[in-house]
Amino acid sequence: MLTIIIATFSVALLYFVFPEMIEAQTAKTFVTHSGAIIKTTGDILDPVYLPQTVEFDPQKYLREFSYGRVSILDDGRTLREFTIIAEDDKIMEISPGVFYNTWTFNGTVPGPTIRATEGDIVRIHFINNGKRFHTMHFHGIHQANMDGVFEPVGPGGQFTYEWNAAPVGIHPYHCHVMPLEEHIAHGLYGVYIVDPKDGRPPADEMVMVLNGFDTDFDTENNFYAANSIPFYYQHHPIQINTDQLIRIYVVNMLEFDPINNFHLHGNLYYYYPTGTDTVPFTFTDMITLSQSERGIMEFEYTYPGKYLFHAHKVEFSEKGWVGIFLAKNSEAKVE
Ligand SMILES: [Cu+2]
Repeated sequence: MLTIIIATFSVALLYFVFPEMIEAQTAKTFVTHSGAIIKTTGDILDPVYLPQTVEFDPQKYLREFSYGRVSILDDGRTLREFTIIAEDDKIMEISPGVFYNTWTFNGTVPGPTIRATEGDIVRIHFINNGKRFHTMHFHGIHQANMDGVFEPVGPGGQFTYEWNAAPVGIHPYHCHVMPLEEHIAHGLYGVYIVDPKDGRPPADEMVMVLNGFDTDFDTENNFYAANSIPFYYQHHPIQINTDQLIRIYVVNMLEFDPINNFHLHGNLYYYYPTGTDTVPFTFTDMITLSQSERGIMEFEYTYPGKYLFHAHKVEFSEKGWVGIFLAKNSEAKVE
């Protein structure tokens, strides 16, 4: 009898002490940004485990650049053609047990990293396979009717964007249909890089999009990350070599929060805002970025070992925006 009383009391105490934990296991019903009613476990965060099936692979995304289908025109110029398909019905497991309806360009958040050289002609064959209107709005220099704002593309519709790649640097692209916050927060964004004609010095290059997800639709982010999956690069450190130039193209696409930042441990980096200048703006271990602010970071590690990188806004790093560089001696190169 006493055992039963103690057991009952213990369970009751568990509910009293950890009500959020128990509550968190139960899917709740929410009204989404667009008015749909869905069930999600919402704000569950587990820094120990990653989703069992990560459909989006941050390790692959990190160093993957899309140069398009290349052809040389009669006048000698390079034409780069890309096909980008928008969808808005995908469900992605962002963190264990947390499923979120991502809206995607070519199936992923962020979309593919589109890369061209200054002066190339970039042609985007955009197809909207979603249920809502979408567009592609690229930052950079182009004609007014290529801006992806006043020509919304309906479900099943298509549009061809075309321009001369400029200026040199790193630019975001994203959907520009209202409500804009909703279309961006759901994942319709990516990175567009314009290389200088003479290129940049050889480096181990990677892309990091700083983003987050509001999984309970209260216009506050529940999760933060570099490249979508919270804690991913903490569990899977990014392998780099000492004495090798590392170049990171970083873009802040976080909605709802006014700022984000990038702090590097055991080192400092040269920072080129928007990547438009060849002279670094600063040498630092910490930059702060507002929405769509971006730039290029360059650094080398001298000493091997594990180094954290994360938002210095601690709330963001504790909710997933944290990773590790594993620097190995160049003699024992990891490729
Ligand atoms: Cu959209």
